[in-house]
Amino acid sequence: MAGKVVLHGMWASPYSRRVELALKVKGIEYEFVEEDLTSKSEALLRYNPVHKKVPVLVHNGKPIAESLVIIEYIDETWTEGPRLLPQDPFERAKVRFWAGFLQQQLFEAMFPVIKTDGEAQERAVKEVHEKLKVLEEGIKGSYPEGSPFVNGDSVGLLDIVVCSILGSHKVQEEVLGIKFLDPEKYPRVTSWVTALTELPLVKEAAPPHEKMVGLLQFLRARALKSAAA
Ligand SMILES: N[C@@H](CCC(=O)N[C@@H](CS)C(=O)NCC(=O)O)C(=O)O
Repeated sequence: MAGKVVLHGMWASPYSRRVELALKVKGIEYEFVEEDLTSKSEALLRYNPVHKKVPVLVHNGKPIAESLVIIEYIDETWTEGPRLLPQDPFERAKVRFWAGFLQQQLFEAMFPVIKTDGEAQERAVKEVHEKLKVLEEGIKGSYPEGSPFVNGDSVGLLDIVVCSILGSHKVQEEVLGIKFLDPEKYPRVTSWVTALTELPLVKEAAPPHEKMVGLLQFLRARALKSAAA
């Protein structure tokens, strides 16, 4: 399936990056439109009037919003090349379940760690560890042979989502001084994420480390300042 593919995104957005990675895994040519989220383009507001957020994929003029919806659209539209979701309905359900957990539970728990300090941050860190514990056990139960990636033969939706959430753990470690990916505590999750982040395709798709450090420092300083005001 050819056609014109345009992605409205923002270089550091984990949601936008996960769509980029999906396009790269599939080998789909696309044009990237960098959006300034402080001054959204008329096109972005027209394509995503409900949420007014990136990413939006525009395929032959048709807009699709919401990163997970976009990735499923990509997989169903470009059926040639590696599949991002398994064919078997039960396996597919497992992928959707854990992608939902990563997104709604783990990712949501990580924001307060960035925006707080002191006791509030300690509570937030504890919450992230609770979620990582659930993920470690869940992956062990759902994929007893290893991690989802180790079991499969190519990067899929669940790998893409975990990359977008834990792939920049070294940036978080540097800025926050907090280590979440501990191989002693979470051996499966750690080896899964490490194997993925070492793939050339994933490395190439990742934004520069220093630029990400600078952005996280800025976001943290801004959040702490507004909390203190
Ligand atoms: N649920 C959405 C979340 C997208 C999202 O939160 N995008 C952020 C950038 S990381 C955004 O566009 N924010 C602009 C705003 O909130 O005004 C998805 O999965 O695509």
